[in-house]
Amino acid sequence: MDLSDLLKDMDGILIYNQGEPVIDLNFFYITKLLDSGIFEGSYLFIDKEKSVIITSELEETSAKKSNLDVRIFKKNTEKDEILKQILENKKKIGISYSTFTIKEFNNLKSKFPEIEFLDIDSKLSSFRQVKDDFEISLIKEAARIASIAAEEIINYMKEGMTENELAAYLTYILMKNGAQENAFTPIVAFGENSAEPHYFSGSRKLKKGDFVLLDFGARYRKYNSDITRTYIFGSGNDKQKRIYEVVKEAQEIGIRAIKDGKPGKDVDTEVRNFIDSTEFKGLFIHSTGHGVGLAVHDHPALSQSSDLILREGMVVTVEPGVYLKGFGGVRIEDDVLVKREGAEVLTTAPKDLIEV
Ligand SMILES: [Mn+2]
Repeated sequence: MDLSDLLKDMDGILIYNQGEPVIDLNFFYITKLLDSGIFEGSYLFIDKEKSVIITSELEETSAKKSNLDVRIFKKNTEKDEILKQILENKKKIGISYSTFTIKEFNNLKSKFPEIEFLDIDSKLSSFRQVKDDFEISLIKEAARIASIAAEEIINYMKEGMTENELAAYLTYILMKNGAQENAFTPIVAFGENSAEPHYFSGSRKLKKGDFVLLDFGARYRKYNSDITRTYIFGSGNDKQKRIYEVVKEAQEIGIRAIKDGKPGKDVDTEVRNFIDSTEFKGLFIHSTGHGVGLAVHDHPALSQSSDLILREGMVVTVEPGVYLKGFGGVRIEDDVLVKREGAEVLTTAPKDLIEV
């Protein structure tokens, strides 16, 4: 990442992390504060001379673990005073429009009417698309933990258990193996529920012959993985096995299509054309994949509406699926690292059909 280019056109950058539910991941991306601190209501200011974290005394211990200057406030009036000192005589300040709420933006505008606030959101997100070696090592660890869980969870499946119960075991296995937390609320879908890609797990009980679709991830030092495996509990019928075979082949086509310089849209087209050439035409109802990083959905990647060109160092998911309403669905998802020639699969859990 090189912020100096950005700083040529403005007098500084102001990142605001409001806290749940409006997190600015750029705050953590730049400060590298990945292990502790929530940094609710905290600012990060960067100009050519300095980088300063402005945070409350609740976060003081964590903030000082960064190598940046730290200014601590006890009350909001003190926070305003620090901001005033820092932004004095500035004319153009870059902020991320996608994480400033209108309320906070108006507040800033009213305190500093003379400053022009420019949107740097797309520039920051393009910095974040290509991961450096340090970030890749964290995503690899998150992927390794998720892969362990995808295999180990099979030992916990029992007839009559609910989706939520299996989701709890998934969380347990992830955290036991080093995850900070779930990357997102795990999707555990039994039987016909697996036909809904964004299903929310509930009290459906596991029966013999059910698909068991598990879509989950590990968060490790704030970086995420995202994996999906679909198993059959008991023995599957021919239709289930055929859907699985098609999705597995589609996913292999997607992984093989990835390399530096390739438009993400073309990867989606190749995967979609294959599925549409089978009896499941039109039943792949979402895009092939997205970027993964500090956010689970870090940036658009493999989809018809994306103009992204894949670059070495990006990490994207490849996750085709086929969904038959009332019957069930299969999705297989891996995280892959884009390389000069090809892709490295980071989530290594087996993909041959497993009948539990
Ligand atoms: Mn995904």
